[in-house]
Amino acid sequence: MQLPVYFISDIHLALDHSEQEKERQQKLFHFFDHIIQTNGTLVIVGDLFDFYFEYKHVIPKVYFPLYQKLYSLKQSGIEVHFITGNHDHWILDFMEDTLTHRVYTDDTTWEISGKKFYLTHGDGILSWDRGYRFLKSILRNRLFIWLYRWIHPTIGYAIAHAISKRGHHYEHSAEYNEKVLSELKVFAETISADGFDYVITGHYHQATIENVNGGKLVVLGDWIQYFSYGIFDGNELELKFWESDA
Ligand SMILES: [Mn+2]
Repeated sequence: MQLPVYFISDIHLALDHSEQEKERQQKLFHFFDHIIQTNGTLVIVGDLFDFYFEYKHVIPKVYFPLYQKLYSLKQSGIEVHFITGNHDHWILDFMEDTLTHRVYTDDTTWEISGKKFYLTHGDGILSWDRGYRFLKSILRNRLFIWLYRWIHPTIGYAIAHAISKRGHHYEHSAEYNEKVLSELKVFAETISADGFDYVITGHYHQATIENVNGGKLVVLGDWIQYFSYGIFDGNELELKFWESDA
């Protein structure tokens, strides 16, 4: 894997093209350009989209700028690894065959430069997520997806548009965030105990690196309020915040 390795998550690309959304995408694309310049690797740790549903022969056109950008990364020889999040369940072969190097629909483990990585989007790992874990099993159910695919795309996307309310619900109270973080540490501790140096997660819209059991828990933040990313240079992993927008 080409160094440096960049990790981002929770971009939640929206179905609308408001000015604000365009700016956010521009920022993302400048970040992608930076990756091309440094000749690294991009790892998307889930929730690239707020909603994405691909059909056997049809792809949603609203994401054309993204397709173009990912395709240019690919053509520049940049590997893009995409670990899907709870908003990205409904991708088909287009994403993997045409736009990325590889798609992972579950947690994955890697060794890079002698360090062991455990990667997960992170949804469903909290002790009180029981109801959500059940919902997840339905959302990823083949029959459900097959049925949804038979709804006309115009209606399918109208439903998605109505459900997806991006923004404010990612901002939680400090108390809630603390509680989540301590649960994540417990989760990361058991993984570090198996010799992992880094447990990398997204989903929680918090940006922090915590020491756990000789390893590190990296919570990646998001591309909504933090514009944060992890960068691994072969030796250390740092959490940074994208500022340059030139
Ligand atoms: Mn998520």
